[in-house]
Amino acid sequence: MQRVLVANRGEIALRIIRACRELNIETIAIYSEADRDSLHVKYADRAVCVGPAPSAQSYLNLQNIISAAVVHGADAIHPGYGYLSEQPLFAEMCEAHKIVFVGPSPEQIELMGDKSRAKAAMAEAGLPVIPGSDGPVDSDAELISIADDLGYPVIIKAAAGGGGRGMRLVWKPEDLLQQSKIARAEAQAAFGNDQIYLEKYFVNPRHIEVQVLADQYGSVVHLGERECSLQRRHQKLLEECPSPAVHDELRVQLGAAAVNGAKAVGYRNVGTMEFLLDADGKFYFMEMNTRIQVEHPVTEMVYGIDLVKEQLRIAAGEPLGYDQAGVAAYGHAIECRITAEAIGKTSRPSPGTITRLYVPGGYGIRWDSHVYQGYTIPPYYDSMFGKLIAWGTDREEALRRMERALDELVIEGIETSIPFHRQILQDRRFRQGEFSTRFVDELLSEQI
Ligand code: MV4
Repeated sequence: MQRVLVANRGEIALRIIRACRELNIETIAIYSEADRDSLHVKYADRAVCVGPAPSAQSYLNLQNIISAAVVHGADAIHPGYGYLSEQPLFAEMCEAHKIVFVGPSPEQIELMGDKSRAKAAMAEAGLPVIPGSDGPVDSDAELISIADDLGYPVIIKAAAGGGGRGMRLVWKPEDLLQQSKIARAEAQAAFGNDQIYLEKYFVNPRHIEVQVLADQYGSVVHLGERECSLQRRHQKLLEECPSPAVHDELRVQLGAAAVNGAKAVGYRNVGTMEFLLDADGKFYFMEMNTRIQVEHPVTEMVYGIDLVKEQLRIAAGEPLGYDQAGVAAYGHAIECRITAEAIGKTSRPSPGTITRLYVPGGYGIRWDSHVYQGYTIPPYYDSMFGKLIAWGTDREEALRRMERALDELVIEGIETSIPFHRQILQDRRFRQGEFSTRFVDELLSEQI
């Protein structure tokens, strides 16, 4: 692999370019007209403008991106996260142009993109899955009978959804059919697919995900779990590795489940198995993500493995070269997603010019970002513009180090999530590791 086109923007584009540099791979950045000044454009060997500011015309423009790759002689495309990373059609187009897609096969993306089929495949592989319908639900009669069997509350999810998009909670039987109609209409509008499936709703679970790595020869290892319960409107705010709720024996079980699931579908690439963990320590498969994730650095810090380099090696056809006994965790890492918004009871986006920026450093600190002092954050994209990651020999040291780094981090000119991150870190329940997916909303509702 000699030349990689990075089909993404912002911090993840920069992250991929850095990995390529270390592997002596040339890089081609793509950018929209609103992103000319981003560091990912400056750090790449070449850069191609693929369209105007709106993502639909630039970062989602399959034709322009494939053309840029062909014209510039890229032998691979790394899609990052979001955008084209989980579009089977894009992976297929890469194949058709003899360009390596840094990810799994189009068939695997398609299978895991249908959340209902993915659950069935994982149940078949012997994983515990969230109790619910076996596959999509077609009729009202079926819906009513399955919901009655599960017991309320239930949750309706879009088969083509994922990541919290297209979900409807139903607390009582009277609301079921009305909610299912809304869910179908929303799914049709958002994904062009109105298939829905039903699950038992877990009221305050933890959201745990397991990192897997799989080569094309059938070797699969897991790199433990990440704690992802701290979310707001299904956007994660802070993640950690390991989870304070997962003990060694549970980790072995979670890891074995994730590895078995990946093996059962002949998976290749890095991947993430999402689980819900209930108060009794029982876990249930929810969905699988077939991309590198935003929060991958916490796993990298604890396991000492560069996941983006591994993706590139795997895509180039190299074998993993190590087994489960060859990976080991050391210490604890946490990530704060720094966004351009004021977070409170009423949150508001805050794009604009960063008039002052001091980034933290020192032992155990990592800052992944495409911004610099004087840079203007455009209003068109996701509000996350940086990730601050802190590692420590144990959770307490990682938390203290994160607080120290947040103190050092100075950002002026825009509002950011930093005050809210500090508040989370100061919370007694968070410090004790006692929290669930409800925590962030509770913290916000306690605010004056
Ligand atoms: C659930 C759930 C409880 N029960 N499904 C959210 C993200 C997407 N991957 C699925 N998600 C959830 N699915 C069942 N059957 C809880 C979540 C969930 C969540 C829900 C509300 C508020 C915050 C949440 C954070 C993580 C997961």
